[in-house]
Order: sequence, then C-alpha cells, then structure tokens
Amino acid sequence: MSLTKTERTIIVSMWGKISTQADPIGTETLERLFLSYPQTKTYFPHFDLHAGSAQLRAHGSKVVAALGDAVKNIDNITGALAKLSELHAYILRVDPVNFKLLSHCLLVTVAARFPADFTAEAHAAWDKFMSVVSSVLTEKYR
Ligand code: HNI
Repeated sequence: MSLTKTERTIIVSMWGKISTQADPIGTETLERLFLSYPQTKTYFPHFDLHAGSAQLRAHGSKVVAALGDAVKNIDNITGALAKLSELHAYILRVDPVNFKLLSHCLLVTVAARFPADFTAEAHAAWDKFMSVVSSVLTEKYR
C-alpha cells in the first residue's frame, strides 16, 4: 500500500497546520484513546494517565513528533520509523489492533480541530497515511 501523489500533498499541507498544535493534538489523541478504549491503558501501567497529566502530555508529544518524521519522510516512512518499529515489535509488543484505535483517535482529533480542511478526501488520505505508519510499526511482528 502506498500513498498517491494527491494523498501525499494533502498530508504534507495539513501537517503545516497540525504541527502548530502538535502537543495539544498529541494529548487529545491519547485522552480519546484511553477514555474510549480503556483496554489500551494496559500498555501504560507505569504512567499517570489522567487527562492532562505530565506523562500523558509528554507521550502525546513524542507520538506526534514521530508522525512528523513520517510526514517529512513521506517517500520513505519505513526508513524514518525503523527504530520505532523495532521498539513496538520486540520490546513493547503492542497488539496491532491498538494501532487502528490510536489512528482513529488521531483522525477524530484532527477533524474536530480543522473541520474545514477535513473533507472526505482528506479523511481518506489521513486514514491511509495512518495505515501505512501502523503497518511500518507492526511489520516486524511477522
Ligand atoms: Ni507507541 C513509545 C510512537 C502506537 C504504546 N511510541 C512510543 C514512542 C513513540 C511512539 C515516539 C517513544 C519512543 C522512545 O521513547 O524512544 N506509538 C507511536 C506511534 C504510534 C504508536 C507513532 C502509532 C501511530 N504505541 C502505539 C500504540 C500503543 C503504543 C497503539 C499501545 C496502545 N508506545 C507505547 C508504549 C510506549 C510507546 C507503551 C513506551 C512508553 C514509555 O515511555 O514507557
């Protein structure tokens, strides 16, 4: 699965806006994840996961920064996320189903913050981008 030129253009252009709110978007994505899908909290027994906690905000910021690396290297997402792929597969052992949940929460967050930009076409592009990122982060399981 690879992104079309149009999809890449949409992602890169919207990232310009998203990156200005990177930290709050990361925090909101994780708050949505842990509230709507509380089973995902089992990977973070060592974290204080209350809304707005320092650990939640710091982690949200890291996740969005990694997505930014993927956007900046949109033609080589596998290379950009190689280290994270090993971490999630070999050390964290996150079940791949959780990537769909996190991706959904990111899309909802972006849609809520940029409603005018979030056309059906943009929705599809973000969904595909997050599938590509998720595949890279879970491919080492195979
Ligand atoms: Ni994920 C650590 C990025 C999905 C559970 N994760 C990270 C780090 C980044 C990151 C960046 C920090 C690495 C470091 O410190 O070197 N994670 C991403 C991205 C996605 C993702 C970009 C999907 C798009 N991670 C998930 C999912 C789960 C998950 C779906 C589980 C529900 N991640 C973790 C855990 C850690 C982690 C657990 C370690 C946290 C810690 O600091 O102890």
